[in-house]
Amino acid sequence: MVSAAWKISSGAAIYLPTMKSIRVLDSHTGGEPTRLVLDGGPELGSGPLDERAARFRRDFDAYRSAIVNEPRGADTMVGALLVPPHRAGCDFGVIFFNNVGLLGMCGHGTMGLVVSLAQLGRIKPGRVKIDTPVGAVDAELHANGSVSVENVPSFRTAHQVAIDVPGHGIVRGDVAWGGNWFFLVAETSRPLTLDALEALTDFSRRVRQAVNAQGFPAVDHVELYGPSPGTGADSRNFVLCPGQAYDRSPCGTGTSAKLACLAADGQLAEGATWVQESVIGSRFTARYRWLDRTKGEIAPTITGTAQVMAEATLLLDERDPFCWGIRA
Ligand code: PYC
Repeated sequence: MVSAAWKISSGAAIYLPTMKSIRVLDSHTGGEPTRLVLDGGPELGSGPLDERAARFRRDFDAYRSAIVNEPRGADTMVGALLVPPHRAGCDFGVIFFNNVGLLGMCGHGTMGLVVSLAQLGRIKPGRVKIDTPVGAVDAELHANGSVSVENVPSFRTAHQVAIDVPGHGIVRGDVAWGGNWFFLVAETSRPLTLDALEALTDFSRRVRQAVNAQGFPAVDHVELYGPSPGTGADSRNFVLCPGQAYDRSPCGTGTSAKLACLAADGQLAEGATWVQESVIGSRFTARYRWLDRTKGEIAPTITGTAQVMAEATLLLDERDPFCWGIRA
């Protein structure tokens, strides 16, 4: 949407610049924000969502940056572009993106999307099917406001691979897909607490660089896990997202990847509940069903809560040197 006008201010006519406007609804899921783009985003046309995501990446990266990067956004912000679905039976389509690029799927973002659609009166409690670039997901808005997401098929592709991390030596971890690619490491040297954020971030960045260089270039999330310091959670994690920000939520796709590892190791039975806690203490509950035991493929379901917190119109003034965001 574009607006430009001569306006009368204090008796004088002043020219207000042409501005693009983008209507958004902001939510957070366990502390991790999602900015749902309702109108004014890039026009990606029709067709399969992975093709539209590629178009977004190729031709409209400035929109991504304008919406989620500073000064309008922050490194933690995940954008969710609402689009018409393509896969049969889907009610909505969504393309997730963040401060450095596009995401395959996003668990916390899907919960944010569902509560935002409810806030807009576009859905009621019940089931809704959502198309994403990496597959369709089934979400359910429960009467108590929580949201369950049956994620895309998740699986582990490498078990306890040894990675040489400069400054740290050999680090072992699993490579798994949960809608994004993860390297999962049992954290034993640093506490999974907010006062250790710098050390956790620095270590995870080095791990990611080493994992990428040593045979796994697609891994863009690092998930450190260990016991929860409190009661009632099976595990706490620290997830480094593709930029330098960490996930404030327990990470839906990361929890899916974790479940794929637990299932492959026989450490969590089909249908049993797993409580995953984030480094800030927010929680998801999760369970899985087998899709293919031979291939180690599971269908994880992640449940959590999200809150709508702002509705806004972003204004893009071409005269602003940072109109399209501060790019990393
Ligand atoms: O919840 O899947 C997730 C997620 C991915 C990146 C940030 N959150």
